[in-house]
Amino acid sequence: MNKLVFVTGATAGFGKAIAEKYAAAGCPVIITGRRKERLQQLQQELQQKYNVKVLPLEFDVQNRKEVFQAIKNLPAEWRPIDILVNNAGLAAGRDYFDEADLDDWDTMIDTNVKGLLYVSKAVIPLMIKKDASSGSKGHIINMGSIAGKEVYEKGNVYCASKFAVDAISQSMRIDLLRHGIKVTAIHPGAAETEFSLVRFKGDTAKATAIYEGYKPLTAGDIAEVVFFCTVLPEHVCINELALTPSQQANTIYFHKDNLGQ
Ligand code: NDP
Ligand code: 8X3
Repeated sequence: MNKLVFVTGATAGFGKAIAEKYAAAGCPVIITGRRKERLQQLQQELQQKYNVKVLPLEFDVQNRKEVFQAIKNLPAEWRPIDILVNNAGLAAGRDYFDEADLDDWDTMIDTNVKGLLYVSKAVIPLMIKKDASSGSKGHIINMGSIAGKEVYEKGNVYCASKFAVDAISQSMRIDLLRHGIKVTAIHPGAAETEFSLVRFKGDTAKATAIYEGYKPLTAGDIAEVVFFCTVLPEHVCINELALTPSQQANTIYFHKDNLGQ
């Protein structure tokens, strides 16, 4: 496979596994995130293991200027992007609406919603240009969540941000139709990554408890699904795809193992 892939949030979790999946398939990959050392380490790892080109780009998706600058400065060979995976995102806190922290709300909206918009707005012209020169159509994968389909207690603004990702994905699909750009929204349920550690601000006990009593999804599972959506024939577009662990029905209902309690 020879597609140029741009993955946001590649320093951990889903993004890292997605970058590896495409690298293993022989694709050049642009990996992005804020943690420079992790980006450099992943670049080395993927280059050595799969003999593919990897370009690390360090920026904060919340920072509009940084996003546009980084993408504007892409070297020529890295500009004809085929696949954009808008994955960078987070939950900050899990609190009742009236007790939640305003800064957490700002962070989630700025990252999950505005960050995704900025990156998309900067990358889409490159996809359109590529189509004009080679006839190759772009594909955008937006990382939503089952939290963007159904709200849960104390999920308030995280859920709202993922509902926004769902709405943005639907409207992108309509507005980009004339360019032949496919848009797929992936909506995962519980997956064990650094997500809960970030959400609970480093509280390992709280983070670990989220995944107790059932087998959560892994980052590798999500990478498989993302990859699958992008290797279908040109005329096929998976518009959205929700997946959960087999022991999870939705954001609320789990069938947990007997924990001996
Ligand atoms: P991780 O915490 O493991 O990874 C999150 C990634 O996002 C990191 O690479 C991080 O990089 C990046 N990121 C976060 N904030 C920013 C920012 N401001 N600028 C640039 N990059 C940023 O979480 P997951 O892999 O689990 O999450 C990935 C996506 O999947 C998120 O959008 C999340 O909402 C969604 N999701 C997760 C689920 C889960 O259960 N894990 C389920 C459903 C959806 P860095 O810190 O280096 O900037
Ligand atoms: C992450 C899944 O259910 O913790 O998007 O919100 S959940």
